[in-house]
Amino acid sequence: MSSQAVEKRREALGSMCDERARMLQDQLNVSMNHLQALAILVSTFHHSKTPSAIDQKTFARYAERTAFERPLTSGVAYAVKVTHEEREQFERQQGWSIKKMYSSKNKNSPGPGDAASSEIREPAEEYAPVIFAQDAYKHVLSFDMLSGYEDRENILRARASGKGVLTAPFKLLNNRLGVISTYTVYKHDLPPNVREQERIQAAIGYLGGIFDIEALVDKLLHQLAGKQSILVNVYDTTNESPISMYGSNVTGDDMYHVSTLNFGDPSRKHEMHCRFMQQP
Ligand code: WA2
Repeated sequence: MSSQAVEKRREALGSMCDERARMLQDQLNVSMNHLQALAILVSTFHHSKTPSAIDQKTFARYAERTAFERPLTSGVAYAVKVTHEEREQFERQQGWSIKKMYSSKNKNSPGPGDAASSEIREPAEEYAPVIFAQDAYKHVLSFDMLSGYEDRENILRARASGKGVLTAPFKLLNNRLGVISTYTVYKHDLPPNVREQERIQAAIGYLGGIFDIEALVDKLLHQLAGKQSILVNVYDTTNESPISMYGSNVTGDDMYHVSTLNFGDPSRKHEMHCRFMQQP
């Protein structure tokens, strides 16, 4: 192939990749905006009303009916802050007890908030049990989200920053690979320049969206013409060794293009890598 033809090919790959990256980024952004709106809904109709106007059934139905607004999520869940002092009364009110996420037999990702280490720290100072969940994630109801490493880090970062945050891809309780996006609900409105400590203290709940990357990115890319001809991989490149979020293993050093993705959480980095399926 002439160098001019190679250049043409490279350009075509670059623009196809950028288009896909932009589309994915936009859909994620739209989804995250609606998660934030859902956090405001819970604040308004659960926390600011006595008695609450939302129960599990109402939440699940509303979440299901507005799922089209969150194209990359496969579900949403809401966890509340419960201090150790409040635990007994909370459990009596709910009629169930707060459960830890990973018993030592099914734990997946060891870390500070996880199985072995949390045995020592028991009882925890506070918990974040899920009280509402979309039907597909009913199995997380009553689980303490502070007892799982990725969920814990996400919640702590979300409530200290007041912004939407993302986990790295990890294996969810349903054994699928996913990314969780979290927004915090606060007791009252906070001025934009509020101190971090005040933010943390004012937190009362955590709204999470579950991104089922494999299934949903696939669906998204299939909607595009020319999907057959290009291979797409999405990586979380926050740490030195990138974590694959989407796509199959690729080998060889043939031509590929990297498009950067901005998913709105400045402490996480993502990239899309594209290559042609067929050699010229
Ligand atoms: N939701 C569903 N499945 C999971 C999971 C999760 N977290 N963690 C592991 N498997 C209520 O950030 C707050 C949802 C966490 C939100």
